Amino acid sequence: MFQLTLCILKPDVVRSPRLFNEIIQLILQRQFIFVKSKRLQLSRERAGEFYQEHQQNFFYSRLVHYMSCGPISCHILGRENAIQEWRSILGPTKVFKTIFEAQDTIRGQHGVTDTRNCGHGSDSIATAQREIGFFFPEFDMKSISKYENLLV
Ligand code: RTP
Ligand code: MG
Repeated sequence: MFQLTLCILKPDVVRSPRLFNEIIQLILQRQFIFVKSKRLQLSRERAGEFYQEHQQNFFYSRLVHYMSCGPISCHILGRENAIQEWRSILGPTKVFKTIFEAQDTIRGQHGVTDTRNCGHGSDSIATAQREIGFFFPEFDMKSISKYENLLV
């Protein structure tokens, strides 16, 4: 099924033009369409809101601090099975898992810690809708079929 997902490239990636370009090229190679892109810096409040489901987790303040420490790059990606495909290219959240089973992923190659792990990807259709709305409130989710037709 053709899907849209939200991809965030985290501050460490945006800070490094070489790594940023490498990841953009990889996304294109894997046949994703960049539907919309936006570079922005989150305030602590907005970062906290985005990750509010993790409010009770020990890593919440570390995560909010990190995600608001510099610009991030947000993308609506479109593709067949985009949600799962982007998460599998990204690799596991936990760095230790990438050592044994997912070296050949973005996080496996470039992840530094469980927080500084290069990117974010929506985890379900409902989450993707909510997260796309958070960063791209002007985007009409119903226009999805328009992007599907761009695929060859
Ligand atoms: P994501 O949402 O980024 O795709 O990753 P996920 O679902 O696989 O990870 P989740 O467990 O939902 O974690 C949410 C965010 O918190 C960061 N995190 N930091 N120990 C830590 O410092 C820690 N653990 C998780 C993750 O990098 C993710 O951005
Ligand atoms: Mg998550």
